[in-house]
Amino acid sequence: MEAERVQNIASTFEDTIPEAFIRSEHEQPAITTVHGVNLDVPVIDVSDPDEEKITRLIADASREWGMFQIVNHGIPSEVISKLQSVGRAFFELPQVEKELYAKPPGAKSIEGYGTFLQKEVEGKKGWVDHLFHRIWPPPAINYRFWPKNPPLYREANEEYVKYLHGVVDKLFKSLSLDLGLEEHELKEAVGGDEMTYLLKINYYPPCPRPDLALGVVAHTDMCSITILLPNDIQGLQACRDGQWYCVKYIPNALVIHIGDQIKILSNGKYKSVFHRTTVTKDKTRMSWPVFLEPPPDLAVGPHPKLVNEKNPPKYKTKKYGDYCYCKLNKIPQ
Ligand SMILES: O=C(O)CCC(=O)C(=O)O
Ligand SMILES: [Fe+2]
Repeated sequence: MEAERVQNIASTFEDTIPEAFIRSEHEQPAITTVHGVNLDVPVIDVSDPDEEKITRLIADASREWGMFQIVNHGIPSEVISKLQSVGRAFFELPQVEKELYAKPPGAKSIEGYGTFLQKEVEGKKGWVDHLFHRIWPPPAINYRFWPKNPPLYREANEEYVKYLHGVVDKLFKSLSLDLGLEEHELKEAVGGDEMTYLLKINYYPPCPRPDLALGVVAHTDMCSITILLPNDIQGLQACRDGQWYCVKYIPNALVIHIGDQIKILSNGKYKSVFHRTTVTKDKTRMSWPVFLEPPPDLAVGPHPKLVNEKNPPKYKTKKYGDYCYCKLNKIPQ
């Protein structure tokens, strides 16, 4: 059991990595990254009193990139560093303690501590362990997957969620208005108050061959929007015109990814961003994405107000749970 955690593998290999982590040549970061150039993803100051301007910047970035960073978002830096320090403390616990939170074998829910998320082409593995648990709304929370140790874990996560609502609402509002919808309509379409906030902590241990391995492999997020908080180690990359570029780390910024459900709802007006992560030789990278997810039984498709005879739907309408099942098992949608 223990041997399959990347954190343990990392502590037993010094110069090499197991074959299963060596990506094929069309994926190896040393070969496929455009070196020395950071991607110019928009950085948006969301504290600007000119709300129309913020709306336009958010919508433009979502159409053009499917990705942007926000600064001055109102989440105090103490709240952020507390969330990061309890998350890190969890991953630094002895292995047996972490295993208490392991995703039970065969469980339907994604929640819990684990490794290797999806079936990968060619059976390759990502250099990363994770912990998933829902943080909102209260009826969706299963505290069984919230670490009891460190003792401040719960408090730190609850505080972070409290501040996250403002960011979530601002994003949905801007994305709705720019499509000509009422400000609440996109959020409603992904479940409104029943939309869940699923937190993932990614833990990327140091890797003896960061030139050959990847952390999380190339993907778009399945959810509606992802609000991602990284630690200060560079590692996020996004794809632009078929090439991979680093996305610059900005202290205290939040990285926003437009996910598949917003692309679908907007009938393709907004893009979902294709991204992946790299690892480093001697530093532990961590990240805290929060995926804003529709309830599994909710059907999501192009918004009825955005389709007509001239603009026919480009995507199927289907239940979010079925969408995820197909995507994770590589079944066509
Ligand atoms: O670690 C990161 O910066 C991104 C992680 C990610 O894309 C994911 O977990 O979906
Ligand atoms: Fe992602």
